[in-house]
Amino acid sequence: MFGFLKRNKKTNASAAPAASQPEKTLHQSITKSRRGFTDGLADILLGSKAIDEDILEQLETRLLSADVGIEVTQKIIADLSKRLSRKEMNNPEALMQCLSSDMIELLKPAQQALQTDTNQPFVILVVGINGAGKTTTIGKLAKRFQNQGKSVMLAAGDTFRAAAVEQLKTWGERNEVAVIAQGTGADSASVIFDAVQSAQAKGIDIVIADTAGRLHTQSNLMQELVKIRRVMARLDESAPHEVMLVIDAGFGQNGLIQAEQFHQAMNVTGLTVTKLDGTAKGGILLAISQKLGLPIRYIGVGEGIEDLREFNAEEFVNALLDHQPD
Ligand SMILES: Nc1nc2c(ncn2[C@@H]2O[C@H](COP(=O)(O)OP(=O)(O)OP(=O)(O)O)[C@@H](O)[C@H]2O)c(=O)[nH]1
Ligand SMILES: [Mg+2]
Repeated sequence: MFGFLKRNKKTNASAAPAASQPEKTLHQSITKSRRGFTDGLADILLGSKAIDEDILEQLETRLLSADVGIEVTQKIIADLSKRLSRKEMNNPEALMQCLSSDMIELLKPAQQALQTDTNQPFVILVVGINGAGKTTTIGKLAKRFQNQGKSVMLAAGDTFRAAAVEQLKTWGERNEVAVIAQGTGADSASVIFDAVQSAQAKGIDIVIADTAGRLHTQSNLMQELVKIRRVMARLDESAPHEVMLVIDAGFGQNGLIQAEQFHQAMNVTGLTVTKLDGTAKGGILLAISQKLGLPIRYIGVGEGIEDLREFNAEEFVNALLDHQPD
């Protein structure tokens, strides 16, 4: 059942979750994206008797404005057109079923959970542009791994700003996670090297290395990342085992360009897409998965420590389309 198809248009505000609610569902967390999507769909579909090409055209506009991207939108619309001519969709519910299964199919390849048991320590290098949510994601990840019974060490590889080192240290103290840091202006590669070495000596399961935010266009800073990789390889040739690119969902299509550049320099192995709670551009996940073909490991859905979820294609599409499968 697609909730928005059953709603009375005038009263379709779904109950807002109480702020104090301990664990929000994904459905609640991505309300902005869902409303952006389904309010428009409701305008198109509610009251319409039959599904026709005109409705598909309007749907196309909705997909584009949700930042799904041209390529993916065209794929979806082409498929829906085909189904329409085969008379597989003769009511809004059937159209939504088809749309939903197309979206899930497109996103499924990106659903690959991060496996950290392959190496010890398993080294995660976190990269991305300024303010994307790297440090916050590291905090959330550390907590998640700890909850799974794994030992975690953090490397304060963002040595550009004193505040950045402090941010990580404070967080580490509060959560009893060791943080390896040097002073501001220290060599980032050397801090991360120290952390990996220390983790090897102590038998730590997972090292998560923070790095300073940088623009994909700043080639000297991109080279610094390449150096971090090279220096780390002296301790463990296979490290980093995950190069995690953090992208702010709110960047929309710009995030894609960043990602391509980071990927070129660093061979990114997985993505975390943050701030899906604060944007109506949730459709960007489809564009990302199609364009980059990289795993989306996690999605960030808030500033709190628990607000990180493993990416699941079906769960995400259901939340986006207000779909409660029977
Ligand atoms: N709403 C929301 N806010 C987030 C999320 N992830 C991070 N933030 C916020 O985004 C802001 C930037 O987060 P940081 O973790 O400091 O970003 P960063 O990439 O480390 O930034 P630099 O170190 O400056 O490059 C902070 O205010 C975070 O609380 C998320 O999933 N949802
Ligand atoms: Mg940071």
